[in-house]
Amino acid sequence: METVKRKVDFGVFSNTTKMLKTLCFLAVILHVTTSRLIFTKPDKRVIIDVDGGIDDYQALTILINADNQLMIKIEAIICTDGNTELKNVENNVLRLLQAADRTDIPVYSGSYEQILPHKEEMPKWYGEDGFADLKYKREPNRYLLKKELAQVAVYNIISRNPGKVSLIVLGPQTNSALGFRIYQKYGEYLKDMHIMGGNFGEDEVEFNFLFDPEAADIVLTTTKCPITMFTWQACAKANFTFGTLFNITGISNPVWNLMEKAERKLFKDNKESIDSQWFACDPVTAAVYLYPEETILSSSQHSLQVKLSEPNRGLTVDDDSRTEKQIKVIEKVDWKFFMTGFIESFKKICTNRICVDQGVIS
Ligand SMILES: [Ca+2]
Repeated sequence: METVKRKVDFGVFSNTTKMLKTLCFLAVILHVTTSRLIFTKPDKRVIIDVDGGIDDYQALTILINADNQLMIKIEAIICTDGNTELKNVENNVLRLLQAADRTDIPVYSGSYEQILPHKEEMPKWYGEDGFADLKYKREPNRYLLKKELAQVAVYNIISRNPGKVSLIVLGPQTNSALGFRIYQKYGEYLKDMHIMGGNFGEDEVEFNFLFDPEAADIVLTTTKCPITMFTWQACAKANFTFGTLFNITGISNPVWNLMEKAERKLFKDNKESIDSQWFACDPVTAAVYLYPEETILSSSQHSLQVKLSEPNRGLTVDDDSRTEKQIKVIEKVDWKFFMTGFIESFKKICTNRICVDQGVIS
């Protein structure tokens, strides 16, 4: 009996200790969770629309790193035809997510072609596949691609969170234009849009708007939410060269290594000079979204439309029929601030992550 009682007492003591330990553990978890919620819950939620070029990859790296740091939450990545055909765009995105150990971010397939077919073939700035036509040991896991169509997925996210989610568009505007035409409140539910594209006040037409002028016009003339536009002429003011990129040292992880291999192969294939200009339009757009006050040095407000007839089809022009000027056109950015963030993002993206080498053969 004595033994049994002791055992029972010990058991009671043990259970009490366990209970106290459990309560302490729960309190710590609750404290940590609440602290994260109070201090670090991302208040910036975003959907990113990409067309699969090396510069889209660089922009996504900046944004994924910001998500890793709990600065933002990437709700979805959607894909569109643009730099390359849709399947290659999806592969390029999936490959990056695998390299960055972020296959939890949902990827959706969008438009496979622009609204009106082109009469002439569009330039392939980043090779046939948008990523310098590198050869790999294995293909990305396409089972990661969600079955839902991009516009349906975007609408589901923004209609449940009206005014809370931003949309960054780094390719042609086809996905957005179709979304606006399918769902009446698509543009109203968005918090804001950040667009890389357009050329305002000059006669050189920018690629994303040239690729699908009708879509760009639908977006600029019907969107109700504020738009920030990083145009070609603002992007072309940078004095970055391939030398600037290749002189970055001290980074070695699967995300950086893959991007660097692609840039070096493209440099060789296109017979570029080390002093040729290196364009960073998409990654700057990502930086502008994350740090508008630090990045934007000057801008002006406009209402805009897109020229749909020749000459200069796809050119961005003033829309005098409207009085509201909800489009912020960026004129000048802080390149040094951007480049510091660009390098930091590639340095940190694999911190506390199991990044995966993508097996480039050549
Ligand atoms: Ca792009």
